[in-house]
Amino acid sequence: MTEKSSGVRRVQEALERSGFSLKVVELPTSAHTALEAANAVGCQLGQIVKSLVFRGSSSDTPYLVLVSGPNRADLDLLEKLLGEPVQMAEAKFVREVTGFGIGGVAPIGLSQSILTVIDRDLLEFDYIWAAAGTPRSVFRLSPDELQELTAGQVAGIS
Ligand code: 5CA
Repeated sequence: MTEKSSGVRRVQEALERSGFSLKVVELPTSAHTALEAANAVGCQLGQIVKSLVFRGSSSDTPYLVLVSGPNRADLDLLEKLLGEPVQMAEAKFVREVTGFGIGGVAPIGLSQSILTVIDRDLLEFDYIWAAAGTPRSVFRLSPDELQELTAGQVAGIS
């Protein structure tokens, strides 16, 4: 419980520092998956930002890949973009590098700075929704705000 609320607090603080007027919304039900989150907020699946952590196979570098709900990140495209083969990170690594548990990984308020890639399909929408530190919390933002908050590189990755 304490751990969960500290994750949300880090996201809230990052939003406050950003100068954008973005607010964390607590959901009435848990939304571990993008589909659950889309149903909970009443948006299209494509508007959900999946925050996926990958690990560089040679360097162990963490990469945060922000993927539109229905898409799957293509490992070959990521390798070309990042300059090394990557694999999906295991749950323990995700928590170590982000400070969040799977299902609640937020694109901001991470416990360390992580190089970020943004799926260009997310740019099609006026607003998108991302996890805010726990499976029960999300926040709504524009694709421009996501780019600015994460300094993420937009790319076709699926
Ligand atoms: N709260 C929702 C919507 S914002 C959410 O966080 N969705 S998510 O897609 O960003 O996070 C779930 C993702 O975590 C899954 O798509 C899956 O790729 C990944 N995942 C689930 N279980 C594991 C696991 N055991 N190890 C590594 N990754 C996992």
